[in-house]
Amino acid sequence: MLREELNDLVQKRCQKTPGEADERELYGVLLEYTKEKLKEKPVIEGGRKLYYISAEFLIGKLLSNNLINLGIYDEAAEFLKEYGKDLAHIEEAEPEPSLGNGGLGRLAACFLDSIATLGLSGDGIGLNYHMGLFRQVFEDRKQKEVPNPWIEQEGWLNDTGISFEVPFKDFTLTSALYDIDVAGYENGKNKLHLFDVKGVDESIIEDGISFDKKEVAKNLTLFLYPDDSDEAGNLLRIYQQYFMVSNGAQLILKECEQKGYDLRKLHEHVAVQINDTHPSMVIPELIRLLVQKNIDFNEAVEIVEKTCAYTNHTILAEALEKWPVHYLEQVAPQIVPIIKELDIRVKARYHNPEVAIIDEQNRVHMAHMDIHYGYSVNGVAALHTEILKNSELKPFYDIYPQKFNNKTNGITFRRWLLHCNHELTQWIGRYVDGFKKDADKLEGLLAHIDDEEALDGLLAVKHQKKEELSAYLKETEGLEIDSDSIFDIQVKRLHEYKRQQMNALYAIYKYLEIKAGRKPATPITMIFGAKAAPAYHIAKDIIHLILCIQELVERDPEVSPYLNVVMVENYNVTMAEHLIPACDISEQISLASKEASGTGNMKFMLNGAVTLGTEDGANVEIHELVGDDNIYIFGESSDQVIEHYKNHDYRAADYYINDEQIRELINFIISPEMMKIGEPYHLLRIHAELIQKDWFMTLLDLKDYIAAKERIYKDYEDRRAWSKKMLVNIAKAGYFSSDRTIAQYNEDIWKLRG
Ligand code: 26Q
Repeated sequence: MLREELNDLVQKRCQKTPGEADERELYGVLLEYTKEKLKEKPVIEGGRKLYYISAEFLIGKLLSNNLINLGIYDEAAEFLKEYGKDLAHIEEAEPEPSLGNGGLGRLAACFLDSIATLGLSGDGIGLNYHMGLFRQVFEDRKQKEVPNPWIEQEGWLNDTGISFEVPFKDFTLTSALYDIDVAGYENGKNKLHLFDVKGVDESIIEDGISFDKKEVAKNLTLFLYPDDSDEAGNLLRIYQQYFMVSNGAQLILKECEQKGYDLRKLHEHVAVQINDTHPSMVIPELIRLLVQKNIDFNEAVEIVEKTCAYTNHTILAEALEKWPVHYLEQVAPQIVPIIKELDIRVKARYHNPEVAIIDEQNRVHMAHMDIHYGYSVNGVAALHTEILKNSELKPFYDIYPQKFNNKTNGITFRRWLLHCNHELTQWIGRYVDGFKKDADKLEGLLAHIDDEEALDGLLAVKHQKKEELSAYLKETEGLEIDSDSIFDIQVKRLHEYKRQQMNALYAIYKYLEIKAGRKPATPITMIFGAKAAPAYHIAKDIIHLILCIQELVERDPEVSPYLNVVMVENYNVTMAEHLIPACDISEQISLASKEASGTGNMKFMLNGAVTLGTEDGANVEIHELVGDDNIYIFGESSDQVIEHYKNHDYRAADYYINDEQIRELINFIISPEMMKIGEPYHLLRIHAELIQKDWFMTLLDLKDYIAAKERIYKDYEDRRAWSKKMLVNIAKAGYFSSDRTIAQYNEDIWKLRG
């Protein structure tokens, strides 16, 4: 069937045989074919329906994953191979949508996959940013942002013809709804709804990613999170958020009305999950629309309270949204009286100003609104939820203990194992059955912990993936890395709390060690990948620092045979799919208490990397699962760190002054050799920052980090022992399947089926 259909389609579209068609043409054929198969899939129905509203859906390329979930990947690959074509090459033609920043957006994408795979009825609601986040390019060892257009004539978006009117203060915008089909693994399909503005105009983009922020009708869906360093940027973010939730709420009510549901019983038919505070305005918007449909205000509030649930992804103060009331008045004045009324009710009931929705400075705390007027509040890892309950959100936990629950994050194994690591999938398949549908089955690998042949096979898979990565980086970025070296990888958004700067200081340490004649037994390749927010200057300085070290090491023939430092350009989902399977050491070194969960840590573990990390986020749960021998933990605990913040007793300068080794490493940043390569302005700024501020306590854990890294490199040398650590990590990764996470959301929060 598949062969004939594909053959016919190649003939029809290209008037060629598959052997004659080029990669782009074959991509077009596979896209059309796969979309047709998706269309034939039944929509998942029955029970309550979930709407997962999120400003980000970092979905990655879709061809392979759709083929896998449709159950036709192998057949399609086989067919192409007969004509000398490689599916992996063909999918390179697919543009990657960059509809997300990082973890939160990728989590939303993994969740959609698992919701459909479990046969639950649940759609995503978001925005169709034409240029996504941005594409990162390096110029003069600095990050530059350029637009990332990803929408093509032919792609995964389906124009639904559905549109809504969204009223703003001075004008009304008409939306256009595009849908992407989300197929479950060997199951039916749900949808990702992406709203666009009808009049969006790409021609207003000027140099880089700048544009006239005031032209809202033209710019609303151009970029994800435009620069928020000025007022116009903040207002635009509010325009985007309101546009997203108003469309979402209108779609939800329309679907209910079409099904003949009584909107007074909305909560029996619908659950709305609010992904961080970005979609929080859905609460007043739903109330507004219900009142418009002649439902009494009090009743509308009660309905919404039983419908909406909130997930918190961060405890960083700057990421908890607080919008001045006058901003909301400028954008969507119709929801302001509703928010004020919700606030009045809270203040009447609770006299603690900490739990108010509107504070003394007239700012609306979006999370507070979610907690008072939603029925569930969850954190994303056990430690994170405990911190929410015991400190960050303690006053709320005291009021509503029953609302708080933990849902440790997960990842879809379809993308992060089956798709990105065919070799490992095959290797696992030799030892355990059923793991593709039930990730807990991976535990069966433990029975092979002393099986020499299995362990050698595992090392061989890792080596092959390292060779593939070397070839890929050479081809795509012109980078040379040695597949016989240790691959030590840190990839994630650039943020001081994630402490890429600490890893960079280690690179300096190792550079100086090698210069002093102390060479590593096996050469080391340190790989970084990270985008920095355009207005986050210190984060950009850290990128500059890493790129300068890269050049310093590369140019030094005494060092380069033993150490290689590379930063990949434009780290994204596709790059992650190449890096993660090849990784030996997974860097998860955030300041304890600051990383809500992390999900990269889970992807690396699943692919047989060993974690080097702090006791933070989901690292804590990884540690519990694999045990002390199969993870490298260092640094102060979250309790200790929280104490430092409370007592204001961390002073980076003390470490700099009192510790000669730390001083030497920090000062190297502004050494003549570094200043010759980089820009003194940026190097001096990051140097000063680390001594004078260091908000995320790099120097607190630096020495312990260096020691842990020396230990892990030493242990890497015992290949047999190391292969056992790899096996244990894979065997214990089942817990981090997003199928488990989603089953728990459904069980405790959504209750979509009976
Ligand atoms: C908010 C207001 C103003 C400007 C920006 C923002 C903003 C934008 C993006 C706030 C937060 C984000 C993204 C947060 C995020 O990705 N959090 C990550 O979520 C993952 C999934 O739960 C966790 O694993 C990570 O630990 C967490 O950092």
